[in-house]
Amino acid sequence: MSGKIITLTRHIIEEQRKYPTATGKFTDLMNDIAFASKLISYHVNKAGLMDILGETGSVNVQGEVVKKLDQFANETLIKALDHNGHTCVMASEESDDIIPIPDEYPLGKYVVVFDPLDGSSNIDANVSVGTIFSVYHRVTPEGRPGSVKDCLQQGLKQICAGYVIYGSSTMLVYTTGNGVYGFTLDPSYGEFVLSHPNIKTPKKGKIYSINESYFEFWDEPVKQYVRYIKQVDGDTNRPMNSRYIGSLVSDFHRNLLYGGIFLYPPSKKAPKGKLRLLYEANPLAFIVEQAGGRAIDGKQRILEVVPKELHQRTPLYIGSADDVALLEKFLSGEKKVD
Ligand code: AFP
Repeated sequence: MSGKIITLTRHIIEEQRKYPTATGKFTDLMNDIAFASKLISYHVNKAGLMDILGETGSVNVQGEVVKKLDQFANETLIKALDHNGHTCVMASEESDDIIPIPDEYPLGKYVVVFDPLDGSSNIDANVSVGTIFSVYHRVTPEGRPGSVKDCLQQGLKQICAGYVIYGSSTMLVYTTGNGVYGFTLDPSYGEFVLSHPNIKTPKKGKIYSINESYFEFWDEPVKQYVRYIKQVDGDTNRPMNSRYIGSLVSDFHRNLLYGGIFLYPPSKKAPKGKLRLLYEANPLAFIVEQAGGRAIDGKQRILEVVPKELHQRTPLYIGSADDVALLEKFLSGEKKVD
């Protein structure tokens, strides 16, 4: 074999060796997430060929129509994570309440929260979708089932966050607080292989991503910012480029690699924004900060927000550090369009 191929498993094991007291349970957990995402990837890829597309008709806790693949992804993650003794409780964007570990299986010290298939309203159009996850240490005593308290932790407490993007290839990107690493699934032998070591996002980007159809519903500072970045000015590299897929993992992943800012502000239609703190904002905030970027809700750092409920929504501004800093000036009123 020429060159050094680093699989996800090898990477996690090598990371774990840095902690002599590690039990290997975290490695098991990550392997289970990787396994689930390979199954989801397989089904997403063949979705166009099967009668698996379309809505099931039931409505999830967010009031959205649930797609079949959402349910498949949700069940796959739950089944992959519930029996290996590493996890004490889970929470999912697709489940109303916390997901307990079945009585017959051992309990562990980790808590996993996830959005099993984000962007799924795009699936029928073959647009990339993704799984987003966070891992925490439990805060309730060991040996008993985990509770909602374990799930409602500040993003700062995440010990791992990641996403899997089911796109032109399937990629798993994750951080444990020691940089961001991206692995591409090699379909020929079914392994995630390190393809993007130590990802850093540019300090300043060229791309802005926002659903501009809500323009009239935004607060004035957000309108001002968007007007500003569209003005023509060679010195400040404006106008910025607009790119919006409507599939958060895809929009985030592109901006992470190329640089830029993703915005989902509050609006008159959605006063708290649309995205969920636990399943979307926190994991991506941990990743972007590890890559040198920033994530705020307009008032504070996303990772410092204390969650009050499982399905809490939050405004989200996330991306290159300089772009988020400029936005902050508009939000505080310090800067306005000329
Ligand atoms: P779906 O999972 O219903 O497709 O929602 C996707 C999403 O939560 C996120 O991935 C997008 O960034 C965002 O919604 C798009 O929302 P808008 O359609 O309001 O722009």
